[in-house]
Amino acid sequence: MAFFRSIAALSKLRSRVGQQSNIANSVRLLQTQTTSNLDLYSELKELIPEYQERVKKVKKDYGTVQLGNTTVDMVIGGMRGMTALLWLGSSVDPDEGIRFRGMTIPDCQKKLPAAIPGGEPMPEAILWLLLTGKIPSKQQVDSLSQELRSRATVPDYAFKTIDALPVSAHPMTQFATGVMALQTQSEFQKAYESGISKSRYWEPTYEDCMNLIARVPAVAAYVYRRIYKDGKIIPLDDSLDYGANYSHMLGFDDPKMLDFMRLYITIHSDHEGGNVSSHTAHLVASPLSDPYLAFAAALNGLAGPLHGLANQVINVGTLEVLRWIRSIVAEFGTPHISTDQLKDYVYKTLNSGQVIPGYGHGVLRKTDPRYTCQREFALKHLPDDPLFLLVSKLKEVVPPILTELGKVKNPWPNVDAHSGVLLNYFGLTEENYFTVLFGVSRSFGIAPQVCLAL
Ligand code: AMX
Repeated sequence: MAFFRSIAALSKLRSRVGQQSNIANSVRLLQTQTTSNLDLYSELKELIPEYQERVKKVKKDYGTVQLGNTTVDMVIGGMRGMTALLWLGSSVDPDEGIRFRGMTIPDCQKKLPAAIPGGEPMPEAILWLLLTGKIPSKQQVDSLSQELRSRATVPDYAFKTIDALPVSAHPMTQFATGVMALQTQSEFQKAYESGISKSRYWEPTYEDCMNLIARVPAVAAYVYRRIYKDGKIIPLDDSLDYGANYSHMLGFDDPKMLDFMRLYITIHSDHEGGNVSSHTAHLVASPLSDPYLAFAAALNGLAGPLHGLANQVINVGTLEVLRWIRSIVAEFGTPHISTDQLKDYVYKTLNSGQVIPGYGHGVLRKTDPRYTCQREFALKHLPDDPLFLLVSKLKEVVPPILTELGKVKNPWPNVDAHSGVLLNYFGLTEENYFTVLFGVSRSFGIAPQVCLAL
């Protein structure tokens, strides 16, 4: 798995490599300012030409500056630790985790508009932030919600393409197939064939990104209903925002689940460029493959057992975490077990040569803030859920044991230690589907790369 660093992530290195941070600051769009245009397109039409000029200037002024040394370990480790990519949307700091355009998750929870008072940030708001570096108003977010709904119609042949697969095909296979069927609607492809000038590539690319983001929840929900709910499809609700609509189309209308879905999409939207799905999209888009092709490729990377999917390999994410937690309950016949019993189970897992799922990270060296915000959500909405209590107990028990091993660089919980238990609480119990949720979220993080990196 690639774990290289991006120039966008360099601001943290200011004291060590002053010139590098100057580069990062030069290429960034202005961060976290408020913004005035009501629609996202108008906002970008102002920002992108300025950004394109700025990148040209950075190349001119800093083109020969070295960004670090490459070691054999880095090469064999999948570019781990290398600064190798310009990544605008987010950066991952080893100590504090993800920042979206410089904003931490608590910043986003505080400053980005929510659908309900005191609720979680809306995915539409993180999309605006990722693309522009600016904080949208509620009015702008509502207008974007409306725009995404108006773009959400999925052509019937996309569903028929999915139907051509056996219902037993993995949800990610069905999802990626549906996305490839959507590609026939690419505006970029049409514009390129008609000879659009290079400086305007971003415009049809933006159209594709918006259409893609608007349509993937319906495709993803279709896959879920087809596999697990006898094909009984729930149409989009024109009164709901993006995250709520996805949850609704899946069949979950509990207001808490709607808000959890908003949070889930927001925190999974991007995680710098070194992870396989983000990097794949960036790479595939670089020869001007359109956003559908880039996103479908990203989904295929996400479907790898060491990234988003995990059905055979033990070194895994969300899916395996929930299975492992269920295996603890099955072992003792109850989730209400003592600390000593839990310690014994953790040792048993380690002694059988397995890792503790949901703990550790390739880049992070502290508790993942995506874990923390989900824990806070659980404390607020389901404090007495037995599996949540078990997850909380694991947080006390696992880190000292992993530290004791002496080799684990990060003994703290990652995002995957929590999401499965929350989804399970709301009734979304089919673990094989979880990677599709992740995939829908990742469509957001890809947008700034393909629109702004041209
Ligand atoms: N349990 C047991 N051992 C662990 C461990 C864990 N949770 N995390 C790391 N280790 C071990 C490694 O297997 C390795 O052992 P080895 O030297 O015998 O091969 C050693 O500690 C050093 O590993 P590391 O440098 O700390 O981690 P890494 O960068 O090689 O791997 C990760 C990172 C996430 C794959 C690893 O921590 C892991 O397997 N965690 C459990 C699975 C998991 O939660 N995956 C989801 C990650 C989040 C995400 O990206 N979605």
